[in-house]
Amino acid sequence: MRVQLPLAACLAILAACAPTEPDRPNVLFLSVDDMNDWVGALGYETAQTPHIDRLASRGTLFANAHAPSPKCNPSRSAILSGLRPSTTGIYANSEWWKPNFPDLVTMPRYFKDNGYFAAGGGKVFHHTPGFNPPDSWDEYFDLVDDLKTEGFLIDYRRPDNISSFDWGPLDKSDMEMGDGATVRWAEEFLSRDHRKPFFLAVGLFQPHLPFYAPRATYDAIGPGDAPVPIDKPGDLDDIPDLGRKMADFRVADLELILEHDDMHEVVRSYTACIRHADTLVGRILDAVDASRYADNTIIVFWSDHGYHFGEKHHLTKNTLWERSSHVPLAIVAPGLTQPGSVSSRPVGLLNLYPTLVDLCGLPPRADLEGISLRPLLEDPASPWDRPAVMTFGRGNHAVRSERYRYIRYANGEQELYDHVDDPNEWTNLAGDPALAGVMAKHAEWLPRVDAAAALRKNSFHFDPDSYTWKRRANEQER
Ligand SMILES: [Ca+2]
Ligand SMILES: [Ca+2]
Repeated sequence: MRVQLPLAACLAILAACAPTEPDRPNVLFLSVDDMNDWVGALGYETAQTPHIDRLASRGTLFANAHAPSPKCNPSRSAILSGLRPSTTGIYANSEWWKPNFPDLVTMPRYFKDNGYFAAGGGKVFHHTPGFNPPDSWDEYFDLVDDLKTEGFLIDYRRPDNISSFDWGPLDKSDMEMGDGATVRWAEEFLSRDHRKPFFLAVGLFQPHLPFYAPRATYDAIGPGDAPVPIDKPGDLDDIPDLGRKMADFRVADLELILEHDDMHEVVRSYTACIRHADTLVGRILDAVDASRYADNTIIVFWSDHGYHFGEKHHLTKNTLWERSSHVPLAIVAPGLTQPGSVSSRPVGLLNLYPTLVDLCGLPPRADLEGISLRPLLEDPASPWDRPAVMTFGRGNHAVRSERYRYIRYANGEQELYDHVDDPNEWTNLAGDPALAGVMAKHAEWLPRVDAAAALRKNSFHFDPDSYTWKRRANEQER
């Protein structure tokens, strides 16, 4: 006997039997550039960052998070490749990872290869032309950075320094600034009906140099309201030569600013840039909340490294001290993280790639050098024996545990700081024989490999249209 089922019943049975895509979460990978740990959630009140704070309050805030390297390209290349600078040899902004490692599978590429729609906008990889490989993305919105055309606000600066060390207010609104177009693109992306889960990387360029802030934001911070960090006299006296050399980078700019008594204005402008970036973070967060993806999107908020404003008589980044490596990091993983949780465990941003692979259920990658932060997302006080490790230049590393920072330079010279007594890292304890065991324990975590520097961009002919490159012959490589 043949039984005839109504069409609707047949369709229902077919739908039930059809293979279903695993219900993978979306990812919003949201970064800021050169942003210190100067956010309210980490106890710094001057900048006022209500949106970053509310983002952090939804999940786990990492209070002891560190960049893999204190500079844009080595930090971002490590985060997005899952490999340390000491493994790839990408130590500076000129070293071009793609032709050195054509087969390296970046974080967005791995998501793309595993059923995700990978989209990016703004500065995700370092933004020098050619550093952002098109094969990592299904869609990319290029940075619209109009700030460099603004001219020169500070008249004692060298005219050739435009777009570099300059600061002050611009007569623009938040959305008229350079990152506004990226934010608009991200809002539009989140309003779409996506068939696949997405990996969305949004890279804000603020608060990177030049420290131009919307006038309203700048005016809201009074002159002298933003405290200038302490440049303790004689702080470098107990620091080895290679550390002093790092501190000396751009010291002429620092001294010019001090000579004109302008550091308070530099810090005010940078702080206003943080507040401006926070407003943009708020817009993106609102767009997530208003979208159909509000309940199924993992959010990671991170900065690529910190920034000195005179500490250790240094300006900018490029050091192995806390100020250069300590960054805001927050992860919101629906169904996993507890709202309002804070972890004081030392974590490196190198762990973000394996963490997202784990949280999204992608095939595990044994070749990545970090590990998943899942135990700390489940329980922020979970046992965690692993320190954060950072590298600047070949053979120079810092190891940050919960209590100490241990630094070893390529020539073997060392520093040790105890953060319980000395959060400013003013007293180098490396010469204290009683702490030799502490240093030896930290030294066990130093990278085993110190790769030679990778080839630089000027070692290649690059064709931006076809995104191809050819090794230059008979030319100096670096
Ligand atoms: Ca940066
Ligand atoms: Ca000192």
